[in-house]
Amino acid sequence: MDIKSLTKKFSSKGSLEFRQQGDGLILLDIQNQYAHATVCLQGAQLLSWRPLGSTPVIWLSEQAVYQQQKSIRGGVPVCWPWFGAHKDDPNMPAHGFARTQEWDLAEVNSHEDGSTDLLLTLEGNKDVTPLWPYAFTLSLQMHIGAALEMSLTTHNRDKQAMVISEALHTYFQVSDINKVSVDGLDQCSYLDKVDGFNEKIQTGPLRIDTEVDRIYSDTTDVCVINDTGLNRQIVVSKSGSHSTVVWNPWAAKSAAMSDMGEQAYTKMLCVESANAAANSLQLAPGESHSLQVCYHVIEL
Ligand code: TA6
Repeated sequence: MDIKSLTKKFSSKGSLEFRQQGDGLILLDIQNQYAHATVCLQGAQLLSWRPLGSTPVIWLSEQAVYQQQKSIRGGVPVCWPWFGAHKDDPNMPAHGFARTQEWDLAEVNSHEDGSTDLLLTLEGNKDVTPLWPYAFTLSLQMHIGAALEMSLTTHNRDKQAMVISEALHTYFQVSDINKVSVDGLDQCSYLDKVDGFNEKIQTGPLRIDTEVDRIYSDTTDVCVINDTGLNRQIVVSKSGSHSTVVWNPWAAKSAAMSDMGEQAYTKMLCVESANAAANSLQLAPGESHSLQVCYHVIEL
C-alpha cells in the first residue's frame, strides 16, 4: 500500500501519522497516552519507543541510512529466517531477508486504555522469496503502551518442514556503556564470536569493556540492563526464545561502520531475544511458533 492509501485507512491526526524518509521508506509515528514510537514498514522495524517522561529506551543511530533493501542501524531489526551468517552460503544476506523487505501493515488498533496495537505481516513462497523457497507467513504484533510488547510468529504453510533461526535484534539506548551491567546471564554458556565461536561460561553480571558478540544458549531468563548513568533498569522478558544475544561492537568496529560512527558504541547495547545456533527451530508443515518479548523501564 502506498502512503496515501495507508493515511486514508489508518491515520489519525496527532496520534497516528505516516511520513516518508530517505529513499521513500514509509514510517508511522505513534503518539498515545503512554509513549511515542516510530515504526518503519520496511522490515517491520520499530525505530523508537519512548515512554512519556523517560529518556528513549531504543537506540537509533544518528547516522542511520534510510534506503530500500537496507536494514536501518538501530531500533529492532527482525532477523529471520536465519540469524547471523547463512549456515551454508556466505553470499546470502546476514540475518536473513525479513529486515529488508516491505511488510504489510494489516491492522492498527487504538485501545480505550490509550495503548496502541499494530500487526505487520510478510508472506512468501518460492516465487516471492527465492532466498527462502517455502510457503510461510511471518507476523509481528506490537503493543505500544507503558511497556513495549512484540510477538514474532512464524507459520509454516509449506508441505515440508523448515528450520529457522531468528532474533529481535534490539538496540537499547544507554547513558554510557561504562555505566552499564546486565543481570540474568550468570552461569549461562555462550558462543563467543569474538573468539572463534569458542564456548564459554558467564560468571556474574556482564560488564562491557571491549567488543562483545555472544550467543547465550538455552536461556529463557529475564535480563536486566542496569544503567547507573540514567538511574534506570530496562527489564527484558521473553517467551518462546531460548537464546539471548549480546552485542556491542566497541570503538574500532563502531568507527568502521559508516551508519554508526566513532562514539556510537558508548550509547548502545544490543540484548537480543533469539533462537539461534543449537536453539534453531524446526517447524513441521502447518506449525506455528511465536517469539515474544516485553520491555519495561524501572526508574530508580
Ligand atoms: O547480533 C550480533 C551481530 O550478529 C554481530 O555479529 C554484528 O555484526 C551485528 O549483529 C550487526 O549485524 P549487521 O548485519 O546489522 O551489521
